[in-house]
Amino acid sequence: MLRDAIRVLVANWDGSYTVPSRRLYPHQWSWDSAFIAIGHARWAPRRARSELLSLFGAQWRDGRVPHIVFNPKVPDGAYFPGPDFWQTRAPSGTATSGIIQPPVHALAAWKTHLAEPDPAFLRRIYPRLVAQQEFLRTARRSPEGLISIVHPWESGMDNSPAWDLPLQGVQERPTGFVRRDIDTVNAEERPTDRDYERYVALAKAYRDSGYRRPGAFHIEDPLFNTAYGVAEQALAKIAEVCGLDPEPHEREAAAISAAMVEHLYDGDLFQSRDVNTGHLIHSASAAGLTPLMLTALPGEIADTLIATALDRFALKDGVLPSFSPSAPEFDSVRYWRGPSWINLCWLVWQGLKDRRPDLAGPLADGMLTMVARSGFREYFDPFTLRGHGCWDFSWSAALLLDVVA
Ligand code: 2M8
Repeated sequence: MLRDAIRVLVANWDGSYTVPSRRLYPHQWSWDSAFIAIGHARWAPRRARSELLSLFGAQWRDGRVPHIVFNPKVPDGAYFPGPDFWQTRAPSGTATSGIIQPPVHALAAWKTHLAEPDPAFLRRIYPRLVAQQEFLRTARRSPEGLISIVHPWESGMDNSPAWDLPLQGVQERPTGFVRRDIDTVNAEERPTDRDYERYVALAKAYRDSGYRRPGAFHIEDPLFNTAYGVAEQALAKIAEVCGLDPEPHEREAAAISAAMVEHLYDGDLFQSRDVNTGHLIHSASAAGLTPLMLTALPGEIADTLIATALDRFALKDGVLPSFSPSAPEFDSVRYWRGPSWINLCWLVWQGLKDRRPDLAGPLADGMLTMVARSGFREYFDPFTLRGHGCWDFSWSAALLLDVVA
C-alpha cells in the first residue's frame, strides 16, 4: 500500500508541486498542497519543501495565498472556473484564483522540518506564513476575534449541509458557464447544478469587488478558525527554531481558541456562525470536531466533543463521516455531505493522538481500511467503504504515508 501511495504522488507530481488529481483538479490547490507536503515529508522531504515554496511563490502582496494556482500549460477550459473567470494574477505573474482555503500550511511546514530538520527552509517560509496569517487578521477578522470565509470553496467542504441555509440568500442564477467536474465524476457524487450557480454568483460578486468585500456568504467556520489557531501553534515552534520570539504566536493561538469557545461552541459541537445574521448555523458537520487540535481547548470541552464524536459520528468504528449519519441531510456519497474524507479524519486524528490514543488508534486503522478496501479515492462511503469521486487522489495517498510512519 505504501508503494502505491508513493506511486500516486509521483504520478501527480508536476515538477515543483503536486496536482490533487490529474483530470479533475489539474492545477495546484492550496490546502491540498499542505496535506500533500505532510506526506512527501515522509519519503521525499525535498519535495515537501518544494510543494510549499512553490505555493507561496503565488502569494499575493496582501499576504493571501490563493486557493488555486493555475498551471499555464493546462489548456483553458480543462477546469472550471479557470483563469478567465478569476481574471487575476499573483505578483509572480502566475494566474490564480482570488479566494483562499484553510491555512494548514504552517503545520505542514513544521512537520516537514520535523521529518528532516532544515532551519534555512523554516527561515525562508516563516515570513510568508506570517503574512498569510496577517492577511486573515487584517481582511477577515471580526470584532469577536474570529476569522471569516466568503465562499463555500474557502471552507474546503464545498457543499457541506452547514452551507444550505446561508446559501439560500443567494438568488442569482448565472448562466453561460460549463461545469467540467461532472465530465469525470458521477453527478450524484458532486455538488448540484443549483450549488454551482450559487458558487459562481458568489465568486463573481467577490471578484467584482476587487476581491475585497464579503457578500451574501460570510461565515465563521470552526475548521477554518481551528486551522488559523493551529497555524499559530506551529508558528510558535518555527519562530523558536528561527531564534525569534514564540510568545506572540502562543498568545494568538490562545486568543482564537477562547473566541471560538465563546462564540462558536453550542455545548456539544463547534458550529459555524453567519456573520450577516449573527446567528449560529446549527448543523452536524465534522468540521465542528476539529477544534480538538487546539492545545488551549479546555479539557472538559474536549471531553464533550469526544462524547459527541462517539455518539453522533460513530468515532469508535474508526471511519469518521464528514456529516453525522443521524442528521436528515446526511448523504453517504455526495461529496462533503457525509462521505468520509482522509484529510478530515487526519485532522481529528491529530487532535486525538495525545488526548485519547485509544480512539486515535481506531481512526488511523479506519483510514487504512478505507484505502485497503477501495484505493486512493477522493472520498469513501462511511458504511460500505466504497470509494467515490476521483481515483489516485493525492492527499489520500500523502496522509496515509503520514499515518503509517
Ligand atoms: C474541492 O474543491 C474544488 C473547488 O476548490 C472543486 O470542487 O472543484 C474540495 O474538495 C476542496 O476541499 C479541495 O481542495 C479541492 C481540490 O482537491 O476540491
